[in-house]
Amino acid sequence: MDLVTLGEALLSFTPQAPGPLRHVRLFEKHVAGAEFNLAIAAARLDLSVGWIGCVGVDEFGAEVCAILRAEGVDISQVRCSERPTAVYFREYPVLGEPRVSYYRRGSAGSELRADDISPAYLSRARVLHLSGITPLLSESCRQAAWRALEIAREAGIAVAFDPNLRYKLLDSSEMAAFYAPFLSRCTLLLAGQAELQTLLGKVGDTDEELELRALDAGAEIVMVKHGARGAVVRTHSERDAVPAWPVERVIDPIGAGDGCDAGFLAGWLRGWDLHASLRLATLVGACATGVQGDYEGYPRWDEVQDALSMRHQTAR
Ligand code: KDG
Repeated sequence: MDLVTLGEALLSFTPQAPGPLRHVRLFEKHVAGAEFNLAIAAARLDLSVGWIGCVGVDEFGAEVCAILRAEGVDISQVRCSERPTAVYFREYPVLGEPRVSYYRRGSAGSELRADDISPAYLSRARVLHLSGITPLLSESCRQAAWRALEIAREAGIAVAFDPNLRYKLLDSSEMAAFYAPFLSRCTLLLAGQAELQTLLGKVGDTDEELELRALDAGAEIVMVKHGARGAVVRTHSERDAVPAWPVERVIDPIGAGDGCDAGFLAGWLRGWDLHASLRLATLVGACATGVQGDYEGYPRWDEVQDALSMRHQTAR
């Protein structure tokens, strides 16, 4: 197994019109969840992937499992729960930024616990991927994420951590302290620039200062996602930056960060150098933005190879 991840998959409902949710009549339904997205993106890149989580014995739980199965993600470690599969609604206010309303407290996904993590299963992986969302869902989820991290470290498995900060789930003033133990124990830190600022920053820090702080916090490799500005990878001896992969029209940016993580890990696991892995990261992230839904736009491995070689030829 190349990669194992764990977390909550939930249904996302996107309004078909802007304005207060109470007046919205039509929603588009998708399945979402940072680790669910990442698992699918990685499986499409021909990695062997396992997703660990709890789903409700309900229609939405069945939908989560059906999609993961169809995408070739191993769900042998998924547990069914009497609790409901979580949902969340996006909202596009006429004034102000888009926002989300979660209906996930007491959900099936938040029932995940440390003994759902099988050391025998996890030890078969080359990378454990964790997001910062899971430890915030419940105390048992925090213990499950922590247990996975400990098993991985004892087994010498690389740990990739994406903070995926969710300000609805934890106040920003508490984030640095909450995530410090994860930052100090991960091998790869895959984070957005604003997230690094929240976790490690001081007013006026430059990008490079933030990257160095991230390395000092513990990771060996830091990938910083700068959205439309591209991405940077940093180790103690190397720094490389690549521009964003061009996209014709951004339809829905959610899922780009998870795609970026999967792309980077897919390159890195294949032994590609940091530059090539970063290019793959930006390509997969960009593909997510072109369609509605988090994961639907992620490319297959053959499409990636074509896109990379075409761009190589145009660049020459
Ligand atoms: O990274 C995308 C996820 O954030 C989204 O799919 C929903 O898991 C989600 C969350 O908690 O916001």
